[in-house]
Amino acid sequence: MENKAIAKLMVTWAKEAKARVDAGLDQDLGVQEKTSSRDLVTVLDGELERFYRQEIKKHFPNDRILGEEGQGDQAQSLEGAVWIVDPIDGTLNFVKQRAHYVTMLARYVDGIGQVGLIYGLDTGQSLLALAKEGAYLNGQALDLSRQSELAEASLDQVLMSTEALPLDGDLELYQLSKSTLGLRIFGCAGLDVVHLALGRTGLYLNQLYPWDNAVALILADLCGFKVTDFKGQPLNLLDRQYVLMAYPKIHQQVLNYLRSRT
Ligand code: 2AM
Ligand code: CA
Ligand code: CA
Ligand code: CA
Repeated sequence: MENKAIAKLMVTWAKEAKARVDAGLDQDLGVQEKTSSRDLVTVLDGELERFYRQEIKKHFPNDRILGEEGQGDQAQSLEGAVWIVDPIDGTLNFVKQRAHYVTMLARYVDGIGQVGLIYGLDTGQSLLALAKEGAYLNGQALDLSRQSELAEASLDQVLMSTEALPLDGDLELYQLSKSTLGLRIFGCAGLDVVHLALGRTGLYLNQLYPWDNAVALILADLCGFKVTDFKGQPLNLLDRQYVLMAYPKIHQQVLNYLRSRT
């Protein structure tokens, strides 16, 4: 199946996911703690992942699935075709705010991201990434030539966003944020990436999981972001490591900063 057709399927499934979430909003969300009171899961996280699994297996019986809630095949490698699924990204936002949460789907073939979708479960906003073709906001092609303008910005001209980082820890990221226009913590890795792709922020840092980064890496390729760990080394999507994502100029400024602190 062509990537465009796969993208269409993804959007159809994400719309169904939103309908299910909307229908469940007034019901008991069945909130449970995973590792801590800040790390929650609801019945809908599992339900949506099972739904995606069913649809993926129906259309792509040979593909494997890696999902946050463990309803897939929990692929250990990226050989062949692998779907990486985050049914609800920003679960804590979902539970406490009923806003600022998305669903994310990505399909990789032999380690290379082909198609990725970030879909707002609250807003219905979609950001689709089609490798080698383009990125689409609500179906409209993003003007990626605009990116060269954004790429000129330096650290002190952009907002920085981050997730799940020890802000007062060894890496002194709070100090780093003082070299930027300001720090934003959205509580949703998918939204961090949307903001970066739309030029609303200029730097994004995290230390998260494959399903948090899978679509981001496809978008980064299209938008021209540099993505590495905090030492400037290439990422392994399956590892949990520090991730630094920005246009090359800012990326280099941040690397220089981090190197000067160690
Ligand atoms: P999640 O909602 O899918 O778990 C919140 O800071 C952001 O970090 C969200 O994108 C959240 O994804 C992600 N995250 C990943 N692991 C987390 C954890 N153990 N606790 C809280 N947020 C986590
Ligand atoms: Ca989670
Ligand atoms: Ca999740
Ligand atoms: Ca997530």
